[in-house]
Amino acid sequence: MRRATIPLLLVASFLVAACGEGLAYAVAENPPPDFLTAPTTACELPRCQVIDVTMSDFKIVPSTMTTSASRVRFRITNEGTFTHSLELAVDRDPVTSPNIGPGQVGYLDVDVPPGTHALTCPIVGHAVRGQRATLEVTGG
Ligand SMILES: [Cu+2]
Repeated sequence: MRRATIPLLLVASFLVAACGEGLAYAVAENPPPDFLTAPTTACELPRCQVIDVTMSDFKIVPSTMTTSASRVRFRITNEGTFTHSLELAVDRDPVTSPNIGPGQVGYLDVDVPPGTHALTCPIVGHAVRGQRATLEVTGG
């Protein structure tokens, strides 16, 4: 009997650890939306390009975007049931939109250097479910 105790404890602690990871993955947070305002400045080609993005549970459409402009204005429509946000990492320096509630439209203006940049929803549990996209800046 005494020999069986340690292996049983090991199995039990492994199961607890496995369940803990499963619960962490299951959490998709749903924070309250921010107060949203539309931008008052112009965004026109060739310098600035408006890109329409639709966010849902848990996607960003389109998943790949391309621009030759040096500034982008994302016009983000949330068609999901969760709050979403759009984050663009430029040189590891993330720029993030407000939290956009279901049915709302939010904006993110950002200067973009040439290259390929990752877009994600920064709300916990969303990007791991596939809420990510890429922006390719050709630099005209
Ligand atoms: Cu999201």
